Amino acid sequence: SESLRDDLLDAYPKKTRRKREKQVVVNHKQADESGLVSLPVIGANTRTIPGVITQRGCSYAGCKGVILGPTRDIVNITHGPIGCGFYSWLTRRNQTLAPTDEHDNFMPYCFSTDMQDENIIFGGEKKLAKAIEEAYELFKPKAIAVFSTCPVGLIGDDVHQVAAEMKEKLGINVFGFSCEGYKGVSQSAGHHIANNQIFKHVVGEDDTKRGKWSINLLGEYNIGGDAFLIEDLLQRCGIDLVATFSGNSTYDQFANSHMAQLNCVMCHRSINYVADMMEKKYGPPWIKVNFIGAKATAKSLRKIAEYFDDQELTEKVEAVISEEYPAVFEAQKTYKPRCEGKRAMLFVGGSRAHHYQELFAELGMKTIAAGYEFAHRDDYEGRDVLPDIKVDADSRNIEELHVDADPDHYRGDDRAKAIERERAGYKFKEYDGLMADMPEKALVIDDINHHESEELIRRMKPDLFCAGIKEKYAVQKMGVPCKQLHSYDYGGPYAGFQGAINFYKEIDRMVNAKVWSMIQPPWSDQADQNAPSSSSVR
Ligand code: CFM
Ligand code: HCA
Repeated sequence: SESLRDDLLDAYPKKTRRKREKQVVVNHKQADESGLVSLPVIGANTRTIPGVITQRGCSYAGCKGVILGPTRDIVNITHGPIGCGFYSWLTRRNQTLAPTDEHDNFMPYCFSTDMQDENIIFGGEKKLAKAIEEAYELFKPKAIAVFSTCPVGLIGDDVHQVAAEMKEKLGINVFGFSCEGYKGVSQSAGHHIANNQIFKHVVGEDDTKRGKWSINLLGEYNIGGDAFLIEDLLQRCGIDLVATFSGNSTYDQFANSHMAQLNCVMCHRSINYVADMMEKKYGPPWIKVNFIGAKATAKSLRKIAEYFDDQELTEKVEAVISEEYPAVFEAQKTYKPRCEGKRAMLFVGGSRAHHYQELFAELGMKTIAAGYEFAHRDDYEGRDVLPDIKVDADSRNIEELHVDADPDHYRGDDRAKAIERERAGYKFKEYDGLMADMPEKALVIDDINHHESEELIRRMKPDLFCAGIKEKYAVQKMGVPCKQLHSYDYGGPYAGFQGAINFYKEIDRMVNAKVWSMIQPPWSDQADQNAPSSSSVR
């Protein structure tokens, strides 16, 4: 893997190479005398090099598309040229299910101010105010959110001022997001901007008390219906799910979310700081969970039950796991022998490149290279590195909310329970990151670009490459199947037990399809560049 790494980097001019060297690392784990294992340091959350073809998206995508996109009853208005609104219109496959047709669901709509040249020259605030008013007249929503695109920041429209005026005028919650595409180095900045505003403007509005065993699920976005399966499992266990941030969610769920007793973080990257803020302000502790993979799902359910430490809940959780597992074993018996030993590469987002390794392991498949588009060092190396992360100018650009205990709402009993559980050995806020779970010497690459992925595929010829829509067809033209781990290629759900079974079937179909061996056109030399060279395989 060292020589492969060199090959990836050799194509670059010196300065570019120096930067990429930090982000392309061989997962060499070193144990010291006491047996403590240290992981290599990886460069992450820094600017993409201009000119490379990155997988990344922008802050607006992270804010409007990722975090607020899945909430069904907030009217989300994109203030900007129509392309930004159009591209983020239902492309992410975040599903929702309103209880009845009477309930609001604005997700099928695309709201935009459709800025024109004259708005760029003379300002777009008036057009925005009009759009908010028009949306209110038509839909009478509970809340309206406004998302800034690049030109809005460049010309200096004050979306927050317009939002405040319209809130006053219409009497509903109207709030804005300064999530101009260029605001940060990736989607990750947009997550933070979105979460801060939801925390400031919505969380804490409704103090309705919740039943026992109440939780929030943070960082689950219901792609392909994943959250539906998780909701079903939790419900069967008797766990009261107050809010999901933000898959299949509503405004009222966010407003009441501070009343949950425990926060469960699924996608660490997009939301871990909200869990911290809730703990500081309201008291409930948080744990990391993962519902991708049957084993991980069982472990997560058990971890929740263990927190509440109640025999009745433990029994319910065990009953649900026993109901679900026979079908999982059955499916593993069918699909594992067909997939065992095959090699996958995963380059996605900020959490799935880690979570999905669980599912591949259940199929006996190896992850030989992986990385995130925009995760931070803690997502790779674990939360222990948090104190060592240098805050650069780009990160400082994103507001860090200062949060104190709320004198009227802080729940000391939740805090006391957390302390008692911790004394009994229960671990909170624990996340060891992607590298700890990856094989020794595997390549870990942050913000991979087209050149690097092409070289990796050419040299290692994996059996499966996982990425997004921009990568998919370039990869497949090289004779390697590409599974989209963002949209699931119209498939899914893949979470929980039934989701795992869906995934096994799908991966079997892809890695065992004959078509990939027929990709060589008859006129080309058999020993062409797409064939794996003997030295690079494995
Ligand atoms: Fe979290 Fe996500 Fe992801 Fe993400 Fe995303 Fe996504 Fe993703 Mo696409 S919040 S980091 S910004 S798990 S949209 S649902 S699939 S890149 S790995
Ligand atoms: C985003 C959304 C995205 C893109 C997926 C892709 C998603 O980052 O703006 O590149 O295929 O999951 O829809 O990550």
